[in-house]
Amino acid sequence: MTPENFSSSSIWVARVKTYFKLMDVNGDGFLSLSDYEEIANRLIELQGNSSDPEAIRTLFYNLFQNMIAGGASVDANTKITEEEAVANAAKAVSVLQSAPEVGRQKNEVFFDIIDTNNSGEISREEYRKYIAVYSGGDQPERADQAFDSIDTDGNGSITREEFVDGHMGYWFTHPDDQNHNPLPYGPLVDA
Ligand SMILES: [Ca+2]
Ligand SMILES: [Ca+2]
Ligand SMILES: [Ca+2]
Repeated sequence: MTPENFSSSSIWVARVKTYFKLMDVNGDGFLSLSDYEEIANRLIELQGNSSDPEAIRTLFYNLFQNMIAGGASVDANTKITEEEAVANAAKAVSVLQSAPEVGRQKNEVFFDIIDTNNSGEISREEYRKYIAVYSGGDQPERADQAFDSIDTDGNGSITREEFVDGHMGYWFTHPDDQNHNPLPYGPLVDA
């Protein structure tokens, strides 16, 4: 699909806007490196001793640069509006489609971060803690809605495959080409 295929889907745009709102930690209406650094630091804290802080910081820096900021170099002054984020994300996912294994790998890294006890599955409690990292406080309802949308077999835990499929579906498809509507970040904002 072309970037226009994504950005002309109101549901897909609402997904990016939902993510944008979640990642705009300081609520200034822009995404910037400081928002990504703050989330990375909270995840590092959540992981405790088992974390690899540099790997997590690099992951978030790259996400900001490549998914949100259009791939050009970024610095502390880079500020991305919602409209720019939608356009840049549409380009990024359009390019990444030809290398789905890269997208899968990135989501696997997230799986490992969220599976804090390394059991090989994400529990409801682990997912609640993950969503709380973004919102800065517990939002159990939002977290449970997100959890249930990814736990497609409904057995109360999220496998690596369910997690990666849910996130790939969120970013790389829109509702016209799938039945399942994953909501990894909770309910969508109005587009
Ligand atoms: Ca911000
Ligand atoms: Ca676990
Ligand atoms: Ca499951």
